[in-house]
Amino acid sequence: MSGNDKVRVRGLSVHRPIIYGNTAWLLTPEERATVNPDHTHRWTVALRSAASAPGKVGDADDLSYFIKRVTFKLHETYPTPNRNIDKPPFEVTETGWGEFEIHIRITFVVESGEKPISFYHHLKLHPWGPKPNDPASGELPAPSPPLSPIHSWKYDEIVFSEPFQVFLNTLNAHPPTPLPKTKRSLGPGTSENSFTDGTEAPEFTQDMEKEEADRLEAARKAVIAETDKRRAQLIEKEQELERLKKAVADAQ
Ligand code: SLL
Repeated sequence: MSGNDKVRVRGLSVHRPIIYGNTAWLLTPEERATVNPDHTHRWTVALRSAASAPGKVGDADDLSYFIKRVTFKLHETYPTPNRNIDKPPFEVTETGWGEFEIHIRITFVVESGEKPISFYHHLKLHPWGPKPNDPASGELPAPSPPLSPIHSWKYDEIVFSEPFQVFLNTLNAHPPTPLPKTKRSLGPGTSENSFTDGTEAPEFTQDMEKEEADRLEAARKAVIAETDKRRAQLIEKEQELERLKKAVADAQ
């Protein structure tokens, strides 16, 4: 490390797009018999690059150039609930019966000088939407349990502000795979894409980023318009107050 490497590069921030979440599959009766009769699902919780590798949810890039360790803290019903993963894939596969909060902690490579970051993911095992057998949902009961995997993923960006020069060099040497403009067909047959109903595994795209940017811009404009309106009302009320004060003074 030269003297310069320990210097933070002022006014610069670099981000890396990631996704985190889980995929879950129902166990077959045969699997349940061999694994544990109480367990209903097999699931994988993971932290991955946002851009997708062929047939996968995310995972196009190896993130170990900036991530040293990912710790997944599982529910205490699991043996050794703290699972430290020190090399890719940064994921844990387990079987179980219930949903719970998974605490995810990312430790960065030492040269980054960055503190670990922590967040939660709610492990999702059951299909989205109203429960088919819930009479309150007004829906007919589902004919059979879904065979498709359940997906629950979130997009996020890890931002390194004013990184050390040595770490910036590492980041620059590993540009992230850009997100595709629109969702591609991932093709059938992969373990994460074995949907039986014709739908496909989620994929994060530039269009989604743009939609989010458009939503933020619309919200920003609405806030400005509302502020202008309130300011005009305030001016009007202040003028009225002055008028009334003057009227009171004149009457005395
Ligand atoms: C629930 N609050 O009641 C949650 C806890 C815990 C799930 C869910 C462990 C399996 C095992 C497992 O699935 N835990 O230890 O055999 O829904």
